[in-house]
Amino acid sequence: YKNLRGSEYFPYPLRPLTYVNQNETDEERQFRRVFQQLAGDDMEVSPNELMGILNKIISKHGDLKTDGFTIESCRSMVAVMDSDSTGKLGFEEFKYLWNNIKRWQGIYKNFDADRSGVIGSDELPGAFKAAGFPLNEQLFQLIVRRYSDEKGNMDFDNYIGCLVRLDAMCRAFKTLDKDNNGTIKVDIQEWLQLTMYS
Ligand SMILES: *[C@@H]1O[C@H](CO)[C@@H](O)[C@H](O)[C@H]1NC(C)=O
Ligand SMILES: [Ca+2]
Ligand SMILES: [Ca+2]
Repeated sequence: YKNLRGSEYFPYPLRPLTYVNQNETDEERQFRRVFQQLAGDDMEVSPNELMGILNKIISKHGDLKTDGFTIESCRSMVAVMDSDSTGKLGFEEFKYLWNNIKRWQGIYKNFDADRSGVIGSDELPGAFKAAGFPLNEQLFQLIVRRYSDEKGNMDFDNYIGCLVRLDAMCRAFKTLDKDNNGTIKVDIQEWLQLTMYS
């Protein structure tokens, strides 16, 4: 069967880690150094390493309410981002995730209108629309049920976990929807491959 998590899912060309672009900007070069430090000798970011860096960063942002990224949510994020099925995030996989997290963090701050540190259910549709996901009412209710607390508030780690998954599932759908007519056909094998490693 075809690999549902193949590189075709990703809007960037996969290239070997050793390949260094001659025209790399200072920012890219700096990011590559940060990645190498994070990733360690195996040159890939494991769920544990991802949890460490995310929790270190949020500890410096008092305006983001969170009870911390759990190992379970980091395993899930690595799984949905792991296009080449190594079990960890390589440079390009990590870069894509990192850029999204940075962008979504800005949106979180902008749409936390009452500065409560969390995204309330009234703030959620605006935030998700700004992130590129204008969902319907039914889906927002479902997302609040799954990712928010009893009061309907979503904290930062749940927000990131939710968007990483939403983004990955939308990309998976688009890849399978080859003629772009809004429907896909999957067999049980493909369905389980997609849903069980997530
Ligand atoms: C979309 O295309 C597929 C095959 O390419 C077809 O089986 C399906 O019925 C189409 N769906 C719609 C809603 O047009
Ligand atoms: Ca990988
Ligand atoms: Ca808020």
